[in-house]
Amino acid sequence: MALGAVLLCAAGAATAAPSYQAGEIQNAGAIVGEVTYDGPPPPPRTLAVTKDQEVCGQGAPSESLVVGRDGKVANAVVSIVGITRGKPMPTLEPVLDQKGCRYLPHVLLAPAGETIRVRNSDGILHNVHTRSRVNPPVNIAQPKFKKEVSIELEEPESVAVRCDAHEWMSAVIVAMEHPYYAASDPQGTFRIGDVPPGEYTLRVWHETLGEKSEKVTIEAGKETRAVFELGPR
Ligand SMILES: [Cu+2]
Repeated sequence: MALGAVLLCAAGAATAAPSYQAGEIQNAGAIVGEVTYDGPPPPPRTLAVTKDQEVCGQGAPSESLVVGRDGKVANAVVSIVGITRGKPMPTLEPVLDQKGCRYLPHVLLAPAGETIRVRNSDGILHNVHTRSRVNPPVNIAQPKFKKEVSIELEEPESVAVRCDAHEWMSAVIVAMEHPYYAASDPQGTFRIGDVPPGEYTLRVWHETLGEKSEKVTIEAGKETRAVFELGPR
């Protein structure tokens, strides 16, 4: 109960976010599935590294679209739309690391309003520049001696992150007001657990492939399977 009250307060501070209430779940089910590419898998791309090569290397793998040879799509974010009750928010401390002039992970999931620690594991200057529309944009220089800065996305939003010093660096932070979301792994699979039985809209979102939705029914104690196919827009 106490947790629910805290979460309500947090959501109350945000204007547009619907409140989410954590509580006990009876007869939970789960959603498992995969995200696949509609068409022949595009070959991996390498981005030019134009400075700081001693730290950043000679080329950087493009991560804005990662499709395995078997056509499975990584880094797609699957979420239950508008769910207002269920399991507690995760207690994880989200970290976005800058290492070898890449962001790790490329897609970071974070609860809305949670502190996100942005680490600089490189001995060079980066800057953290968010291209947010709902939340106020952040632009913080992070010299090599500033090993960690923190940012917050108060409102739910998918936000692109860029480094103005290294134009090939890109990441996405997905902040949500509820815990029912997951990113597909390199095998294209995802799992969302502890879902109260009911009918929901399940949405998949990918930074370059766009989004799709479908209805799902969660039954007590069962795993519901969902397969999304995304193609070039
Ligand atoms: Cu950088």
